[in-house]
Amino acid sequence: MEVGIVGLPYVGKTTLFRALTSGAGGVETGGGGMKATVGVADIPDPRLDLIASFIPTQKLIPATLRLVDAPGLSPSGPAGDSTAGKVLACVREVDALCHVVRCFDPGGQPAAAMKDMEDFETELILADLQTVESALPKAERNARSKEKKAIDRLNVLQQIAPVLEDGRPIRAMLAAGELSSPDEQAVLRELGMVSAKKVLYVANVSEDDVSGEGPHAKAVHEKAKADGMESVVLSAEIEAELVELEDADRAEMLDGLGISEPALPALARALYRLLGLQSFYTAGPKEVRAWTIRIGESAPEAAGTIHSDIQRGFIRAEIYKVDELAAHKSEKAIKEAGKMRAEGKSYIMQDGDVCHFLFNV
Ligand SMILES: Nc1nc2c(ncn2[C@@H]2O[C@H](COP(=O)(O)OP(=O)(O)OP(=O)(O)O)[C@@H](O)[C@H]2O)c(=O)[nH]1
Ligand SMILES: [Mg+2]
Repeated sequence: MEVGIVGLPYVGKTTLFRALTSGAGGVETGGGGMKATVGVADIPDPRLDLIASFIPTQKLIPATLRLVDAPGLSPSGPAGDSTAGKVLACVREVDALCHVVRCFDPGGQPAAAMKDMEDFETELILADLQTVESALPKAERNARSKEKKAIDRLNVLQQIAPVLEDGRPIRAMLAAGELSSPDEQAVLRELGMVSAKKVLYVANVSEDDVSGEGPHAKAVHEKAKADGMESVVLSAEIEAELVELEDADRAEMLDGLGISEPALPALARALYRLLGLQSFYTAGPKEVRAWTIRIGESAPEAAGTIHSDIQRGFIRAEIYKVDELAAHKSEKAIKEAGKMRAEGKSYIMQDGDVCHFLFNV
């Protein structure tokens, strides 16, 4: 899963990126002075530790979240000279946007969360509109070939152009069930439409509003709710300090500030909800590992996230729930209790399944 950290300038994107990746980022992408940094965060998962407490193993491998730290996006001037397309080029392929909204006041610059969110949305729409306008003439020419792909592309462009011109994001069309066919989805992906992406709003609050009771954090929460998106409240600056500390000191600092947990687990949970994702696990003496799949995926599809051979040669899966391991203490005891299930190709994966895949290629 890959997420783009986006927002207006100086809202705390890089501070958050560094805190989430523990400064482990580094690879720079993009050109033209528009540099983005890519980093990886391990997603904390207590179920991994729980499994490993019953199945001794050499290493724990958590699911990971790839993060792209995008440059700040300045709202276009009155001439409409939008640089949004250039700035957003680095997030055209991400699965979701993490939109950081400034709810802190660095001194003399009062927060204006609602206006900032509206301004940023406008930039997303302008960026897509530019792409659409430059793609349309060619799409019209190509569609004369009567080739299906060319016609699909033109159809999608013609549907989204008026919506964008009207100042609405493509996301709103998707939420209304439009453009839902696989072919239309493929075109949207090809076009890299940024306003089609789901958004996790991050209210970046100051130290004195860590629970998000202030009007700006509330506005962020309300906007996310109204759009059917997700939101989290955090202080990027505090998170950046937390990652520098040892576990005991971190717990003490969280306690002192009245924060229940660091931001990363909550942020990851919100992203899973937003994107309809869930986890399954593989466990053995070499490694205990978490895997991320979409809700609704079948056992062979889940196997395919591990290796295409396991999907291709799928015979069956032996599956039990993490909770059953906690209750019975070993896989042997789970089998003896008759709780180890043999599932075939049509089995739909459930959150927290622990799997052994049997395959033959
Ligand atoms: N008070 C306060 N200041 C913060 C917080 N987060 C970031 N800042 C400050 O805001 C300034 C900008 O932070 P960055 O993380 O560089 O912001 P950015 O969004 O990456 O900025 P650009 O990449 O230039 O758009 C820095 O001086 C940070 O120390 C916060 O939670 N509270
Ligand atoms: Mg930055």
